[in-house]
Amino acid sequence: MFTKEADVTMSKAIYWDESRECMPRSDLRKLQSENLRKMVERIYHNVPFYRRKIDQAGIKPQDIKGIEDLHRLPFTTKQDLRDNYPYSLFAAPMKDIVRVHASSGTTGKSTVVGYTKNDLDLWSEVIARTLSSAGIISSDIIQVAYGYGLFTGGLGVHYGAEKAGVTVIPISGGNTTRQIQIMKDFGTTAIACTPSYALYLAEEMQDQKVRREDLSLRVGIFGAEPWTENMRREIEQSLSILAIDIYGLSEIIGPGVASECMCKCGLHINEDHFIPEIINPETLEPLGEGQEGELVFTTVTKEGLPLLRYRTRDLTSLTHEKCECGRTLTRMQKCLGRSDDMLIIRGVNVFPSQIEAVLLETAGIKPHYQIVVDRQHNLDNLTLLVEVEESFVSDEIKKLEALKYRIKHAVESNLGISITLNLVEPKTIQRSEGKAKRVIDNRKITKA
Ligand code: DLL
Repeated sequence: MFTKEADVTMSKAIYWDESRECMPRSDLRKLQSENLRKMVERIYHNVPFYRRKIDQAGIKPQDIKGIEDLHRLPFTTKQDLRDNYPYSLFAAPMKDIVRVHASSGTTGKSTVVGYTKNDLDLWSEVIARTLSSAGIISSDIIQVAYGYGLFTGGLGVHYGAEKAGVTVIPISGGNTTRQIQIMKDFGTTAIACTPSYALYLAEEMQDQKVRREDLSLRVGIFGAEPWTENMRREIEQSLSILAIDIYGLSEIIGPGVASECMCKCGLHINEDHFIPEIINPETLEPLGEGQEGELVFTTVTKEGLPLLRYRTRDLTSLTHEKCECGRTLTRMQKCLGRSDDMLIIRGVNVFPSQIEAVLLETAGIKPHYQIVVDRQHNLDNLTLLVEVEESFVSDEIKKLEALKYRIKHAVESNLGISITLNLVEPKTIQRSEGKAKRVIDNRKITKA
């Protein structure tokens, strides 16, 4: 295990827990199987939803002998979390839940996740692995610029970094001028934020004529949204740092489900805790190594909210080959797409259906709208075009302004991000013969 005195050079792989990260795959399989059996047993007895699902699948917990039986188990979806809002999927009593986080649901209600003390330890553990594999050690100073709060980014990275002995600057998101000032004054060596915010920071630094030698920054841990190899090159060049990808989702634990090592050739999944599968999103059939499909996770050690075959909707592929860094943990390709319509705007998950639900509640609006997403100066902008009723068009400007304020306020408070709202005249949004084209995403985040 990594200690404060550890003498590490950037060229050498750093493990947080070598016995797990480099475990022979046959041993790993045994460990996963044993934990899977226990987990299925536990949820069958503690979560009525899972008892029902497992019964409906015509199996008994004892039928699950190991991970070779994983495919027999039922899936869990975001909708299941929503239907059991807020706590009904928790497998531990509330007295043992010490933290909750939440992220966007498909409409209105958010997805609530709960952690026991052991879950928080586990989370810190996987973040400590992430940081070590990116070469971040106890002599580093990390500026955590992910949002703190219900979003898992800030607090998740925070406690993991403390566990790894790294000095944490809990600055949270936003306030770019201050971020830069603190980075200079406090000698920040590592930053954790979304990749688009990293590019924005780089641009601001250039405008403010901050010299590279004024900074001690050498590595960034970027995630919470898709980003391409092109973006990586841009970040690495403009900030002169190593840019490492970190992946995660609240339902599974938050950031730290998987992350890159310094080889930057796929993200190592902490699969002693989260067993990955790739399925065909249409047929739900499991796919083989190297085949692209939807990523599914089963958590085998979590207590608060263990999930069985959770459909992430993220598209990727897996390789089980040992990495050059020595880790045996399965790697996933960078995630660049989803099998649903979720958008990620400045790191915040947004479903078009959430916007639609708000609009339908607001009088004076036709159900015709369009969402346009752009990235300007490396910041995402969501513009919402909404058609108003004929009667409003002929109304006085004051009334239209009031309507605009009402819609903007309602949408912004539901999504948790600011938007640009344009009210447009009836019949100006293009009609489609089939499925309405609700979203125009001009960011073009595709494989480099
Ligand atoms: O975004 C957790 C996180 C925080 C990850 C900070 C990394 C860093 P949610 O808000 O639940 O959790 O959103 C999860 O974000 O299903 C992906 O679609 C997307 N996502 C997260 N990390 C990446 C990444 C956090 N590195 C959803 N690359 C996931 C691509 C990512 N997409």
